[in-house]
Parts: sequence; C-alpha cells; structure tokens
Amino acid sequence: MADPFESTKPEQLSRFLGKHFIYTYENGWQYEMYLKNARTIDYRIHSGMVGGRWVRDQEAHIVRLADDVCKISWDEPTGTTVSVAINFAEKQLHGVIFFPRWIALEPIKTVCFQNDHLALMRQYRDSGPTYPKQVIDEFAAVTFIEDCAVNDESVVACGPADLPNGYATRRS
Ligand code: FER
Repeated sequence: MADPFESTKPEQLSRFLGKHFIYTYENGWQYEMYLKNARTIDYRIHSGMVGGRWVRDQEAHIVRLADDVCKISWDEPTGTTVSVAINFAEKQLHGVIFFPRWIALEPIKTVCFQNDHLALMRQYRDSGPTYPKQVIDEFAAVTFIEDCAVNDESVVACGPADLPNGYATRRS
C-alpha cells in the first residue's frame, strides 16, 4: 500500500516550517495559518463564509515547489478539502476550497473551535448532502508573515474574536 505521506520530505521544508501568515482572498475572505510542523497546521478564519472558525492540529500534506513556494493540502473532518499554494517571495497565495453542499447551505454549523467538536463535524460530514461541491478558487495577498518556532502552541491559541484589536491588519 502506498504511504499516505509519500510526498512529504521534511528535509525540504525547513525554510517553511514555523511560518505564520495572514492573507486575504480577492473575495475578501481573511485567513491565518501556522505551519506547525511538517505534517500539521493550525489556522483561524477572520472573515468570510465560515469566519470565526478555528482549528488546531489539522493533519496536512506540505510540499516544497521552489525555494519560496510551498503547497499545503488537507481534508477536514467536515469533508471540506483545501489546497493552498503560497509564494513567500511575492507574498502571493492561491487557494482552492471544495465545500460539501451541507456547508454551503449552513456554513454556521462549522463556525466553532473545531477541536472541541470533531465527532459532531464527522457526523455532519457523513450525513451530507455532499454534492454538488462548492468550489472556491481564489488568489490572496499575504499581508503578514513571521517566523515562529515549530510546535509552538501559543501561535494559534484562541479564537479570532478573542484577539487584540488590529491583530489581523498588522503588516510585515
Ligand atoms: C484556507 C482556505 C480555506 C484555509 C482554510 C480553509 C487555513 C477552510 C477551512 C474550512 O472551512 O474548513 O486558506 O486556510
């Protein structure tokens, strides 16, 4: 059987691991991601269809495409799948989000600290409806980037509503 992480090459990811960044898609949706280690991300969603949602320890597939470019892909317990390519040199990102039908109908059901509701999210996922998927295909401008340590539990430690004023509009 194929190794489910056969593309993951941690030795190629050192430049990316620990990166913490905030970005706004052209449709106005604002997101924040932390590359916690070679197979894990944490994130917060500041605005958009599922603004307010936040997640820690999401398993992800992270690969290097070039010195300043990596791609991060994952499958949520909700059934949403996401693939994001980020160019740190040009501060540009492209994301594709595949939302199951049940989230397009009632996005609010996923707006929570997901880690506290994993069984419920899987139940929603398995109840559907799943199709047709809503595909969101957008570029984003990366407005804030910093390097953190890996596995730092303090980077994404509260929900977006509990952050200090101006947190997401900082520029770097
Ligand atoms: C992103 C695009 C979509 C992202 C997360 C999502 C953290 C969606 C997650 C969800 O709704 O489950 O860039 O980055």
